[in-house]
This record gives sequence, C-alpha cells and structure tokens, in this order.
Amino acid sequence: MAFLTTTQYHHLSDLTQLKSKIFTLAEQHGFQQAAITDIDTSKYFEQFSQWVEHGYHGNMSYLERNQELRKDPGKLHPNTSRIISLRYNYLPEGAQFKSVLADTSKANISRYALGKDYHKRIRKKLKSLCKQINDICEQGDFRVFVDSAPILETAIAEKAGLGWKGKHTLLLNKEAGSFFFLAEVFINIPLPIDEPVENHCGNCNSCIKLCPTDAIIAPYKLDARRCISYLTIENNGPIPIEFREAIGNRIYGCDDCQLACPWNRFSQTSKDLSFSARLKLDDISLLELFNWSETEFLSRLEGSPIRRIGYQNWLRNIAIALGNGNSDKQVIDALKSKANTENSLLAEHIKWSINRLEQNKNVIKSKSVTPSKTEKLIRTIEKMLPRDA
Ligand code: B12
Ligand code: SF4
Ligand code: SF4
Repeated sequence: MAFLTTTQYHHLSDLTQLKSKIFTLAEQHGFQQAAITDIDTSKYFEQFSQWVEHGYHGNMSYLERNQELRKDPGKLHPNTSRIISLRYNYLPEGAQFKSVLADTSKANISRYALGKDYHKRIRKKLKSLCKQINDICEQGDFRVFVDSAPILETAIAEKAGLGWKGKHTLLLNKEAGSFFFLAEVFINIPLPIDEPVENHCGNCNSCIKLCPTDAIIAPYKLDARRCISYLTIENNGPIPIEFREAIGNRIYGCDDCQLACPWNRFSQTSKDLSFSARLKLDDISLLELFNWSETEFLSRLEGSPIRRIGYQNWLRNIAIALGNGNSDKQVIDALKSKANTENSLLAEHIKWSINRLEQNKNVIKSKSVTPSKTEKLIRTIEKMLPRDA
C-alpha cells in the first residue's frame, strides 16, 4: 500500500484499504478481531451514570470520577475521530473448570488471572501495532487503552460490532463467547465505521440463575457489591457474612456467569502462552497457597495480576474458601497458626472459618460438599464445555 498522509484521505477506497491493512496488522499482533466506531458513547453514558448513582459500584470510587471523559471519550486524546476496538482471547488450554469447582480443597482462580498481567502484555502489543500503522500513514495520532482509562469499553466494543452485551453485562461474540479482553486504539483518521451486531441472549437467563451471589440483579444490570469478582479483588474491607458461603473456593475473581453461558461453547482458547497457568495455579490446593509467606506471595506472583490485591486480602480470601471446605485437622491447624495476626480484618475472617469448620466437624466427613448452584453449573459445563471440563 502506498504511503498516505491524512490530508490524502479523500476517497473512501483509501480509507477502506487502510482499515483492512490495520485489521491485518492487528491479527498479526495476536488480536482475534478488530472493529471501528466513532467517539460518541453518550447513548450509553446515561445508564452508566444511573448505575453509579445507585451505588452499585461499591467502593470503586474511580468510577465516580472523570464522568465527562466517559461521556465523551474524544476528550481523552485531542483529534481522535475513531476508536479501533479489539478483542484478545485469554482462555488457556485445558482450563479445568470442572475440577476446581467440584473439589472444595482446590483454589478456584479466575482463568484470566492464571498467567501474566494482561494490562502490560496487551499494552505492549497495542504500542507496537500503532508503530506499524504509523509506518503506513503519516500524521497518524494514537492513544492506546486496555482496562486503563475512564472509558466504557464494553459499550465501545458493542457499538463497534465486536459482539453484544450479554445479560451478565460482558461482551459476547457468536463465534468466540466471552473469554476475551477488550482494548482500544484511539486514532485521528476517519476510518469507515462498523455496525453493531444483534443481541442473541433471547430468553436465556442462565447467567442470572447460576450466579452464586445473585449479583446480576436484572438483565444487563450487575450489583458489583454482590459480585465475587468485586468482593475478592476490588474490595479492601471485610467480605460481608451473607456472601461468604456462596463464594465457595473462589479466591480471585469468578467465571461462573461466563461458564453458564451457552455461547461459551464457541469460546476460543488463547494461543498466547503468557496467559497459561504458572505455578500450577489452575490445580493447586488452598492449603498450599494459605501457607505461602508474604515473601513467597510477592516473589512467586511477580508479574501476575493477583499480586495487586496484596498479601492480607489474599489470605482473607483463602481463609473464607478454607472455611467453606472440609473440616480437616490440617486446615484448622493452618488457620489457627495465623489467627493471631495483628490485622484485625484478617483475624475476623480466619475466626469465622475456624468456627464454621469446628461446627461442621461432625457433619461433613470426607465428601466435598459443593453448593447446589455450583453443582448445576458443573453439569452445564459437562454438557457445554467438555473440552475445558
Ligand atoms: C468496573 C469493572 C468491573 C466491576 C463491575 C463489572 C460490571 N459489569 O460493571 C467488577 C469488579 C465486578 C468486574 C468484574 C469482572 N470483570 Co470487569 N471491568 C470493569 C471496568 C473497569 C469498568 C466497567 C464499567 O464501567 N462498569 C459499569 C457498568 C454499568 O458499565 P457497562 O458494563 O459498560 O454497561 C453500561 C452501558 O454500557 C450500558 N449498556 C451497554 N450496552 C447495553 C445493552 C443493553 C441491552 C443495556 C440495557 C444496557 C447497555 O448500560 C450499562 C449500564 O447498566 C471494565 C473496563 C472498562 N473500562 O470498561 C472491566 C471489564 C468490563 N471487565 C472485564 C472482565 C473480564 C471482568 C470479569 C470477567 C473478571 C473475572 N473473571 O472475575 C468479571 C465479570 C463480572 C461481570 N459479570 O461483569 C472485561 C470484560 C471483557 C468482556 N468480554 O466483556 C473488561 C471490559 C476489562 C477489559 N478491558 O477486558 N469488572
Ligand atoms: S462474576 Fe461470578 S459473582 Fe460476578 S456476576 Fe458473574 S457469576 Fe456472579
Ligand atoms: S447466559 Fe444466556 S442470558 Fe446470560 S449472557 Fe449468556 S446467552 Fe445471555
């Protein structure tokens, strides 16, 4: 393709050709799909601001800030006229969803977080992509984002046509399910825009029914304060008692609404090995993780997204999960060994778990007991995702 300057984009055919070249470059950088939209997200903003006004965002105060940028993303970078919305698959091969859901002694870590932190990994790819776009069009002006700015990423992707917003609020794609990250390139070139796709949720309510904490309070509406992803990752305070049992063995994030979704039958595994499980985090016992020292936590999880919750919240989450498991002596001893921690928040969670296990001693013998929603989810996975079971 000839070298183009922005002032030369008189013909739609030039822009169409450039768009197609950009998509090819995106694919070469490991993105599975790209689509273009304009910078008007005002239609979605109203719902977003009402959501925040209701307080559904809990203590994620960053969602209260920079509202004018969410409404008008063009303000984030001058001269932006288009957004390239991109999809990047993260599901590792052999995700073993079933075994971690069924075995209460194992740690259930959200599958996006088993390997390297996606922010850095994808940002690097976006930067390199922009450099190559710049090589074919002079005066290109770019800014890249991946879960890093006050923008409505799912709304942008939906508008661009990368998929539709499912009732669980994530973006869904007919050919690829939902196990992917979203990223954006803001660009000053008026590339031809793509059209949104139809919503294919239909009468299905599977994600709403199988969410362990009833966090999807209505179709397309999530109360983050009830969501296990929020409770285990974003929340720095105590985990409310009412959700502790339902959390089960989920110690970092939650994949259940996605696992319940029939469209994830078509989910694609990632070819990017940086998202493969390190340290056997896809098949590791809660007890082993609980016994890590702070130094081990920090060094072993270097470069992992998990590290950012900090050691105390890591132990808080595992303590709850241990309390939901079997009353093994080893487990109770491990909990007791950390019960005198100076961190009163952690101490309270450990105490909750010890009390629960002591009370259950005579009730639960050796069998793993999983809550009924999880059992239903396991049956759904066996039917729908045998490949990843
Ligand atoms: C805050 C946040 C969270 C919060 C709140 C989640 C939420 N659903 O709002 C918590 C911590 C709970 C969370 C959890 C997860 N997150 Co998160 N999260 C974000 C973040 C930073 C902002 C989302 C936001 O603004 N939420 C507020 C809601 C109100 O806004 P909204 O979802 O965009 O939708 C509003 C409008 O767009 C509009 N709308 C748009 N389309 C439609 C269609 C209809 C029909 C209707 C009625 C309305 C509507 O209405 C909505 C208001 O109700 C984004 C990144 C970003 N900057 O966008 C990632 C992001 C949404 N998260 C992501 C992921 C992967 C997750 C988890 C799967 C991680 C995990 N495994 O634990 C879970 C999934 C939980 C779930 N069911 O949503 C990915 C989703 C990728 C995808 N396929 O869609 C994102 C896009 C990050 C990324 N760059 O990849 N997350
Ligand atoms: S991530 Fe888990 S807790 Fe949150 S909405 Fe989905 S199923 Fe519910
Ligand atoms: S589980 Fe059903 S309702 Fe929920 S997002 Fe998937 S298709 Fe839509």
